[in-house]
Parts: sequence; structure tokens; C-alpha cells
Amino acid sequence: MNRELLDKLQDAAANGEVEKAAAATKEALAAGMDPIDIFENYLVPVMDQVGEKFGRLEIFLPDLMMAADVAKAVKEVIEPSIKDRATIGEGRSCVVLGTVMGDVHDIGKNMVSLLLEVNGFKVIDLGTNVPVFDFIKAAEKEQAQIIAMSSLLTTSMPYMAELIKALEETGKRKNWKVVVGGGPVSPEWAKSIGADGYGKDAREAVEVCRRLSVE
Ligand code: B12
Repeated sequence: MNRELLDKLQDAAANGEVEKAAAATKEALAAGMDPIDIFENYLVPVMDQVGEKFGRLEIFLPDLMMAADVAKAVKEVIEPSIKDRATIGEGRSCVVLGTVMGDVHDIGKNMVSLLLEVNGFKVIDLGTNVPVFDFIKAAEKEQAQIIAMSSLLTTSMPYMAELIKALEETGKRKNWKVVVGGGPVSPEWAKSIGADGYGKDAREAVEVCRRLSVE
């Protein structure tokens, strides 16, 4: 555990110090740290801490927004080195990805998008606050194999179930594999709504999409 990086990211997230976060991330990369580890093992826990403080009313919405800016800055710094290692060109399946209706959280979804792309998937990223039928329309238009949904809010999670229900009711369920993920989403929830796959982080998102592409 690189204590110094963790401290710097914690401070930066707490104070909205985007430049400090970017500098600490650059130092960590220069020291040979893996860019995805920086994201998953350092940034994500810091964001979780910020979320917990928000949940306890110790900090407020502007603080969350500052932490989000810090997360975006870290991702910007690590992105080129992730792309450098890419295995693009493997011609894997097409994934239609988005954050479900009512939800604007996109930091995790964007990481999933990046890792899928660098692993050779064609990603149609619909952004955030995506209505159920927009996922289906895009999957039809792009002849996608997988629909992947992200949700960070317990209030937006039900739209994942709604999409699957809509596919079943229109006789289209077999046309796509459905993958779900995001903070409050669990393997149990995924199973209960009849999703084909779940990933706890962006690496697992790639693994599950790989597995479902060959099935
Ligand atoms: C940053 C943040 C924000 C930012 C988001 C900015 C942005 N552009 O994304 C802003 C300030 C906008 C925000 C707003 C709100 N937020 Co907010 N936010 C957070 C915070 C602190 C971090 C989220 C984050 O980016 N984490 C880091 C990323 C990398 O992790 P991740 O998203 O989980 O993604 C990883 C995995 O889950 C997975 N994954 C993600 N998507 C997918 C998809 C697939 C298919 C797969 C396989 C995997 C996968 O891979 C990713 C990489 O490892 C969380 C706390 C937390 N612990 O998550 C609260 C949190 C999610 N927010 C919360 C709340 C309440 C809100 C607001 C309602 C606050 C308000 N009063 O307005 C609004 C909602 C706005 C809306 N309609 O969406 C609550 C939700 C509580 C709940 N039970 O639903 C949380 C948990 C904080 C808390 N403890 O109270 N928020």
C-alpha cells in the first residue's frame, strides 16, 4: 500500500484539489504503479469514504462535486497509460452501455467503458440518465450483443429490472445478454432481476462481457 498516494488522494478529494490529485497520480505512475490499481485500489476507496461522510451528513453536495472533479482528474492522468497497454483490434462484441434513468453518476461507468474499449470491445456509451427504451433502441440499431447498465442509486436500480421486463414482454430477451454493476448493485440483485452478468469493478466488467461474448 502506497500510504503517500492514499494520503494525497484523500486530502485532494476532501479539499477539491484537482491539481494535487493529478500530480500525485503522475508520481505514482512514474514510480511504476499500475494505472488500474491506482484507480481501483486508491481512488475508489477514497470515493467510498467521501460517500460515507456524505451519508453521515458530515459533508454536503458541493463536497461530492469536488471529489468527483478529483476522480475525473485522476482518470485523465491514467487513461493514456491504460490505452498504451491496449489490446485493441481483437474484434470482440459490441456493448451498449449507460447509467440508468434518474442517475447521473458516471465515473465508474466511464472506467468500465474505457477498459472494455481497450480490451477490444466496441462500446456505444449512451451516457447517463438513460431511459430503458434508449438502451433497447441503441442495441437494435448497433446490433449489439450486450446491454450493460450502471446504477449508483438505490432509487435508480429498479430501472435495470424494468429493462429486463421490457425485453421479456416484447419477446426480445434472447437478443441480448444483460450485465449490471455499480455501487449498490450486488450479485444477488443481478440474479433476482434475471441479469446474465454482474461485475464489481471495471476489470470484472471486462471479464463478464468476455465470458458472455463466447457463450
Ligand atoms: C461522486 C459522487 C457524486 C457525484 C457524481 C459525479 C459523476 N460525474 O459521477 C455527484 C455530486 C453528481 C453526486 C450526486 C448525487 N449523489 Co452521489 N455519490 C458520489 C460518490 C461519492 C462517488 C461515486 C463514484 O464515482 N465512485 C467511484 C467509482 C469508480 O465507483 P463506482 O461508480 O461504484 O464504479 C465502479 C463499480 O461499481 C463498477 N461499475 C460501475 N458501473 C458499472 C456498470 C457495469 C455494467 C459493471 C459490470 C460494473 C460497473 O466499476 C466501477 C469501477 O471500479 C458516491 C459514494 C460511493 N461510495 O460510491 C455517492 C453516492 C452514490 N451518491 C449518493 C447520493 C444520495 C447522491 C445524490 C442523490 C445527492 C443529492 N442529494 O442530490 C445525487 C444524485 C444525483 C443523480 N440524480 O444521480 C449516495 C447514494 C445513496 C443510495 N442509497 O442510493 C452515495 C452512495 C453517497 C452516500 N453514501 O450517501 N454524487
